[in-house]
Amino acid sequence: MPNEPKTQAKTPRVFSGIQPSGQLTIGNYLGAIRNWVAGQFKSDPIFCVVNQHAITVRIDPNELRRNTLHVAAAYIAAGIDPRHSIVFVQSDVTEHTELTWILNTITYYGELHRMTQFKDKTSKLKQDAISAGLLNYPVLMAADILLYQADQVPVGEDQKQHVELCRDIAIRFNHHFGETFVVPEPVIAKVGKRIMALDDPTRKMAKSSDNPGSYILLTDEPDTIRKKIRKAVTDSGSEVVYDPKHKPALANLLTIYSLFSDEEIPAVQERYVGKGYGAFKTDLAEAVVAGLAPLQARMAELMESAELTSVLTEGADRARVIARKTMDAVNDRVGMNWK
Ligand code: ATP
Ligand code: LTN
Repeated sequence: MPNEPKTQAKTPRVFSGIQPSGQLTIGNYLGAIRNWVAGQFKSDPIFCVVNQHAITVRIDPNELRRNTLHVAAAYIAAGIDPRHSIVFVQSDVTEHTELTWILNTITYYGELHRMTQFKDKTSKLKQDAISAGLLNYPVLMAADILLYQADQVPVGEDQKQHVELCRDIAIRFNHHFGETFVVPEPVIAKVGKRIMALDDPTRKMAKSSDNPGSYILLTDEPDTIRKKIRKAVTDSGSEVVYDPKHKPALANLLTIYSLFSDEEIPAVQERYVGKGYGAFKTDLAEAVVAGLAPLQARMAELMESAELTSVLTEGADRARVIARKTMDAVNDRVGMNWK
C-alpha cells in the first residue's frame, strides 16, 4: 500500500554493564564502552555498574567500593552523557535481585553448568570452592536486561552466550506466564569484539588476569603502556601483516592500533611495509597513550568531584521506576500478589 502512513520505529532500549571486579582494561573499552558511546544518541540507553556480579568471586569491600566509582567514572569520561543515558549502580535498585530469584526457578542447572565463562572461571577450583553465585551469575545478568525491557545488549563476544541464555529465559517465561518480557538481541562490534591478552594471543584480555603485563588499564601511565607494548608477544617473522590465523599476536596489535588511531587496518599495514615490529610497536604505544590521555584526565577529575555521586543517585532513581513496573507485572503473572 503506497500511501499508508509509515509506523515510526521505536527507539531501541539499550542495556549493558561492566562488573567492578578490577580496573578497566582497553578490552573493556574497545569491546564495550566505545560502542555504547557510538550508539548512544540513536537509542534509549541504560548503563549499569554491576557490583552484585563482582561479589561472585572474593573481593575486598573497600576495593569494590573504589572500583565501583572507577567504572562509573570511566563510562562518563569515555563519553556517556548522563543527561541522556541512565547511569547507575546495580545494588541501588533492589529489583535486580528480586527478579533474579524468580528467573532462577525457570533456569536449569544444566544450562548454567554449560556456560563457557563458568567453566573457564571454575576449571581449576574444587567443587567446594565454587560459589553458587558464580553458577547463577547469568541469571542475575538476565534479570538486569529483562527488567528494563531492553531490545539490544552491546557486549564483547565473550558475553554473547550469556545474552543468548537471557533470550531463552525470556522466551520461556513469556510462554509459561504470558507476554511479559522483550526478547533482547546481543549487539557485537565487528572490530574489537575480542581484544586478546598481550602475553598470550589465544586468551582474551581480562582485568582479572594475574599478569599485569597481559593487559593495558585505562589508567596506566604512558611509560607503563610503552613498556607493556614493548614486551607484548609477537609472532615469528618480522613483517607487519594482518593474518589472524598465522599471526594472531600481530593481528591483535593491529586491531588495537586501528581502533585507537581511527584508521583501517590495511592502511596501517601499508605504512609498515619493510619496517619490522620495533617501529610498529613504538608507534602503537604512542597511539594508545594519545588515545587514552583525554579519558584519563576526565576520569581523574570525576574521581575528585561530587558530580559522580549525583549522577549515580539520579540514575538509580530513574532506573527504579522502570524496574518496578516490570517487577510488578512479573509478580502479578506468577501469582505473588495474593491479596
Ligand atoms: P573479569 O576479568 O573480571 O571477568 P573482564 O575484563 O573480562 O572481567 P567484564 O566485566 O566481564 O570484563 O566485561 C565487561 C564488558 O567488556 C563485556 O561487554 C565484555 O564482553 C567486554 N570485554 C571484556 N574483555 C574484553 C576483551 N578482551 N575484548 C573485547 N571485549 C571485552
Ligand atoms: N556479565 C557481563 C556483565 C554484565 C552485563 C549485564 C552485560 C552483567 N549484567 C547485563 C550486559 C548486560 C560481563 O561482561 N562479564
